[in-house]
Amino acid sequence: MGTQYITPDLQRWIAEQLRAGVGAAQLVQSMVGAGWQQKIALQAVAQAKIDGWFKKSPETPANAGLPDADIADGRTWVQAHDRQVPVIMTMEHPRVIVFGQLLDADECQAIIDAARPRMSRSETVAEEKDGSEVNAARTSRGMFFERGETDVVTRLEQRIAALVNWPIENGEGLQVLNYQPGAEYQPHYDYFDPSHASSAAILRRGGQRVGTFLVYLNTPKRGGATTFPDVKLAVKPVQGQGVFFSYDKPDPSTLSLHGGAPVLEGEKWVATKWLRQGRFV
Ligand code: PD2
Ligand code: ZN
Repeated sequence: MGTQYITPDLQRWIAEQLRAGVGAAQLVQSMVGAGWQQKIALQAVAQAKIDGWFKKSPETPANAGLPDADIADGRTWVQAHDRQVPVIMTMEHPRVIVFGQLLDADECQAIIDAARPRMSRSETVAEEKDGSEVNAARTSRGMFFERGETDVVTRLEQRIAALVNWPIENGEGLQVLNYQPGAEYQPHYDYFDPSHASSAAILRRGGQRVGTFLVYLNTPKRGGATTFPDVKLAVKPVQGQGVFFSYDKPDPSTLSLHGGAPVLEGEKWVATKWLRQGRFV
């Protein structure tokens, strides 16, 4: 094996992983897995810590306030914690990125198996009173995991955090939804409307939602796409793939209106990770 050098790109990547909550030991392990000599990996991670990885770097781009992937250089693969995942499609406005291979089939099945016994009719945030309510626009069944509740949930959370450079602590617990034929989620915004009575209490738990990451746990036979009606985009649900989108303010101008089209044949399982501005408690 020849001499390996710690390039500025690698330094930046390590800093991002650490900021996203990936542990130093785990980081060294995944670098070794990717072909780095252990001595070099240890040195690079130690140096990143000395450099003060917890502070925002001076070259942080203007949109650093939003989760996003480092794909401005046109790369087709992104490091997602312990694996590289392909970038399948991107859109600037609304900001949408479709990723492949976020989970393998066994990991999808493990999440479905853990969620299945805990599913109940999905609720949405109540508009005028505190709490949530059953809504005819949302005919799926759902449940929430605690953050880090199982090994696979933790892995998915680490991958998402690394992919879009957003701390694990800013993510809500993973939601799992199941749609039977005919079930849908009519178009809506995921941010909280600040004018709603219920929003004040919700916003105290970590601020606004600024991004959504949906990961498809199976492939329905027909239907079930995630749609973005403002830009006439439909993302097909394919097992292991995921769609990320962000919104910089709680406003329709973000074009982040989206829905789950009716499932026409087979069923649909999907996991949702909502990303808050701050630490979600
Ligand atoms: O299941 C979907 O495709 C979907 C669509 C819109 C999920 C959500 N929203 C959500 O969980 O917010
Ligand atoms: Zn949604």
